[in-house]
Amino acid sequence: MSVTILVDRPAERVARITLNRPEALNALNLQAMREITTAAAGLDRDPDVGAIVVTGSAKAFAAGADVKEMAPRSFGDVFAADWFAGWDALSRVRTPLVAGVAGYALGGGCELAMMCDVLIAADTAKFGQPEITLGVIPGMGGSQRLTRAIGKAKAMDLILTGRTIDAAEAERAGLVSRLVAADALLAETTATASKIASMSKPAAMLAKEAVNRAFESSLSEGLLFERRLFHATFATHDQKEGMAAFTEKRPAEFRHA
Ligand code: CO8
Repeated sequence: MSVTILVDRPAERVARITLNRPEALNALNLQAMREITTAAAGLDRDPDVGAIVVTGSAKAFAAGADVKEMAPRSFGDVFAADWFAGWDALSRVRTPLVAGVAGYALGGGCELAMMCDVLIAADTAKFGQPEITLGVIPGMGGSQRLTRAIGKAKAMDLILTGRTIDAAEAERAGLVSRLVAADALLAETTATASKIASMSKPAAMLAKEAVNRAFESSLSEGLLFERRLFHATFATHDQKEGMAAFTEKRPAEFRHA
């Protein structure tokens, strides 16, 4: 039974993980890390789930890692426990992840949003990596994912000053996939996840893997990887169905296989 999250199914083939620690603005403590990664891994194994939404509340997606939990720890504690390594499990989720961000997405909250594949932000969203104001640095991937997302100049600005940017600036910088009115966030996030989940699941998983490979390899290696995955789609039923449906001018009926 989860304490820090709610899990539901807002639409066909769509699962949703809602961060639920309102008393701490969804600060990510170790229990939240375990519950989020365990839930996501379970949903990833479910053939009836084609996309997973990760969202918070209207006030906060997540206001960071839990500062109160971290404050008393020593170097020995965080090093021995490899603090935050557990989040790597979320990066191993192969089902597309859609973040719906309203309010604060700071520190670990911004980093959690960046672990997702599509990031939809409400116009109330605020992003930042304020760790430096606490005498630490990002520890859940911020220095790497933010730099890749928005470039060195802007990532240095945010990480060295700890300043917060609003949703419009985040969108201009390329951190955000789409910007929507706050009252449309949940509907837009669910609709986007539904759209993704309606596609062939193997194709969506391969597409996610191919895009992510762009961060891990040279262009020539990435292009070869993409081409081989493209070839592999021809082993699926859904490739036959998708192309037949196009030719016959009818909607495709994917079997997700
Ligand atoms: N951790 C723990 N509790 C938090 C956090 C947090 N990150 N953020 C908010 N809370 C708590 C507050 O303490 C408060 O609790 P209480 O009512 O018991 O005092 C409650 O949530 C509500 O917060 P506020 O009263 O502060 O709400 P405001 O609307 O006044 O302010 C802010 C909202 C601006 C978001 C403010 O709460 C804030 O600045 N929060 C901290 C933001 C932050 O610094 N986040 C980064 C954390 S560090 C991190 O994420 C990665 C660290 C990596 C280190 C690597 C180590 C290995």
